[in-house]
Amino acid sequence: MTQPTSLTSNKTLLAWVDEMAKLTKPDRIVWCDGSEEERKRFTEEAVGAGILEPLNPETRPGCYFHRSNSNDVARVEHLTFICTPEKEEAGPTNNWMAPADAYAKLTPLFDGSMTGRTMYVVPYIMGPAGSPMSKVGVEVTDSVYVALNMRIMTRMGKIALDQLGDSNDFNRGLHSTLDCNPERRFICHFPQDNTIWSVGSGYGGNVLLGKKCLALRIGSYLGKKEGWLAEHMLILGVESPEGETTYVAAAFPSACGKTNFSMMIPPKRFKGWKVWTVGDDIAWMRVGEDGRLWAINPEAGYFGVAPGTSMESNANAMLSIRSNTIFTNVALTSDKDVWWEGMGTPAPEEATDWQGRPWKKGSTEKAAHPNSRFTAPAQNNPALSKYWDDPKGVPISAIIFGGRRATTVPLVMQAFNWVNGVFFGATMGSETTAAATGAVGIVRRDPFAMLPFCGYNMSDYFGHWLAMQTKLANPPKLFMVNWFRKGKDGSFLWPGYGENMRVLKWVIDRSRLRVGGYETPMGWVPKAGDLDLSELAISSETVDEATSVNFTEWKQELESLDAFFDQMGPRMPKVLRLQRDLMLARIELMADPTVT
Ligand code: GTP
Ligand code: SPV
Ligand code: MN
Repeated sequence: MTQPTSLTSNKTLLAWVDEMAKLTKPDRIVWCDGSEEERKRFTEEAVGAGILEPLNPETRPGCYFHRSNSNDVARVEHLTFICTPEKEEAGPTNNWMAPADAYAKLTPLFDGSMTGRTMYVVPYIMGPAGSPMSKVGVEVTDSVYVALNMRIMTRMGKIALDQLGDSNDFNRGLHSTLDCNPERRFICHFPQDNTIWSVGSGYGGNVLLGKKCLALRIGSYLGKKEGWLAEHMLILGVESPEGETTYVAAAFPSACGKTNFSMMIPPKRFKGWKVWTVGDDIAWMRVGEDGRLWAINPEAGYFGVAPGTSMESNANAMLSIRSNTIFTNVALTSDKDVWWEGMGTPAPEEATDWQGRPWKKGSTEKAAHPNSRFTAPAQNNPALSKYWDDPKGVPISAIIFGGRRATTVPLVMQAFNWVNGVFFGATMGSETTAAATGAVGIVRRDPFAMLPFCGYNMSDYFGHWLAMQTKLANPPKLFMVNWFRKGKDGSFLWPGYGENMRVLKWVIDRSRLRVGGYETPMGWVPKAGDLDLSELAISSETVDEATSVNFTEWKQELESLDAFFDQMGPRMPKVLRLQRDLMLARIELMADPTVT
């Protein structure tokens, strides 16, 4: 059944593809080589089938538009499963199915699912080619949209087969779109088999299997086993006017600002400073021989949130999506350009909305879906770090945890030590966003921004983070930030975006032990004068409100963690509860200095 391919003679791979073809029964099998000729051919096929629509070649050369099924526009956490032999291995935060049950449930769905269709065999590398930190995956899919997106998001094709050689060490990914019926939609991970089966969806995070499924869920499992970290983190480099570059990683939950932060343009006040993007969503980090933590970005492109992206908020993203980009679920204008809310250009009088319906300026309905996305090659980014593809990665000096919190969490705070920082990460709260289906704006605990992405027991994941300290002679400093605190009128207190450079500067200076701080019961915050606020267009009262640490709010926050800790179960490291108790005791001490 398998069409002969000259691309590989890897027997394990050929046998597995055969097996998948026997199950799904495609009419044709196409092995992807990743060439430009192949991109053209796939694109023509997709355009012919109405899956992609070409955009205006003058304004958006090489760009295409795609509309997914309107019931299929975000990740589906309730349909995502970790399938380990023991339920306890998946832990208290994941949906679990026994591997045999999951295979038995999904096999009939895949049986003949590709009949009348083409099976694309998509070999890919997560990470720079030749890097000891990289991993190879092969995704077989019946979606040409997936093949074209994987081509942008990963090092795809011959390059991956060459890296794999005859090895059997590759992730086995199987994807079939079916009819996008949510009743028949499952995203199942089999960490012990290095296997992912995804069925019934055509949306990004559910089907671009290298991304959340391999690089985070399977990746985190491998990281625990092999002693490294797979994280939902951006990686950036900050270059000072003197030419000193400091690398920072930051974990913010989905749709909470990673892409923006990683491409940030410093404000005028920071003349001569430059932020370079290494990655915008995922970091794989290992301990180097020098005892520092070294990070690579396993991806090769950006699958970014479109709404809110403008020349003002993120010029580098806007410049990244001028060419060779696929847009999904945005609005389409009559001159075949794209538009979304917060794009910074006036709304068109008329457009076609994300569901393909006529849309008029002033409509109460959104033209673009709040989770509409662009897929753009990293090479398009003017701020791309020259080390983004370096097999060694970059050395990380600081790690930042941040959520979307209207109250309590100050603009920035530094942990006293590693355990304190792991506590910051573990107890992160954030309001839910449109990146996953379900209610938006509800505060939930999203430990390390990994709640939807940790491929094993979250308590063991905390333990893994704690244990990393013993391997790091030169650990990064750990911080917490919040760009989303609101004032009484409900508007954001901090202007965010490029102005976040002011916070980043403090973070870097703290990491390099050259700026002051003030000790609160929870961590270090900038002293008056430590944050550079000159030429900032907001009042000092507003800055005070954004940076303040309110003991009453924090007492509530810390007390509310009981429920979370109870949910984490008996495997949760005790030191995290002690950390919480210590903070509460310190608050009491500060509120009543007579307590002993
Ligand atoms: P995923 O790709 O889902 O993992 O998201 P992300 O973390 O990369 O989020 P992204 O940078 O795409 O930002 C999501 C939303 O947050 C967009 O609507 C942004 O406009 C908004 N946002 C980003 N940074 C800031 C900020 O500093 N302040 C405020 N108020 N909003 C921000
Ligand atoms: C996220 O939701 O965190 C994303 C988009 O980065 S997706 O690839 O759909 O998961
Ligand atoms: Mn993400």
